[in-house]
Amino acid sequence: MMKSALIVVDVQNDFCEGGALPVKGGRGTVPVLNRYIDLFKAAGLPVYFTRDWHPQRTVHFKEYGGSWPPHCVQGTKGAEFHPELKVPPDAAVITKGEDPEKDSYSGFDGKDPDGRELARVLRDEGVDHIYVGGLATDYCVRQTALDGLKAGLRVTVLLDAIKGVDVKEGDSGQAIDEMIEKGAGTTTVDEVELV
Ligand code: VGL
Ligand code: ZN
Repeated sequence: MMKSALIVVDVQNDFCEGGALPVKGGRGTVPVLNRYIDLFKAAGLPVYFTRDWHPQRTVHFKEYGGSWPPHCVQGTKGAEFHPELKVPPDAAVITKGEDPEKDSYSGFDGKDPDGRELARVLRDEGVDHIYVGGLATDYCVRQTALDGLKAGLRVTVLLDAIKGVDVKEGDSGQAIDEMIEKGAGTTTVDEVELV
């Protein structure tokens, strides 16, 4: 039996207000994501939490040739999930960004604690439809959604539970357009119907 799953992307302190790479409105996604988490749990459907999890030295950071200030460094407070996000104690956490030679924006670059790649985890669980929310719209949400489509999954973007970095104004809007153009659907928490 095929089923849906929720993927909560990178809702970590460093991407919220006060963090090292704050996304404007990032924290505001938390209560909405909590409603989605409740809905999926109530329906008996799996929820996955990705986390950006970088070593101190990585080509992802400006200092070593990348684009970003240091953020989500392994084991730091900034890398922890936002304290108000309802992460169950037995949550399925997908860790990415550990390779010091790669950016790894996609949740599909991540692995669970047993070392299984996300695509494999979803296949093992019988998931054929992913609902993607979290941070940031123009980076990890975008890449996760696009990789989901490439993997042949149905993908629905949670329009009311994503926020973007917008290095350039309009980046997030463009990312949403691109995800839709490449086959993603969209929904909001008041209209979502889990099928
Ligand atoms: C992200 C920039 C750098 C993200 C991660 O989670 O979208 N963005 N690292
Ligand atoms: Zn990162």
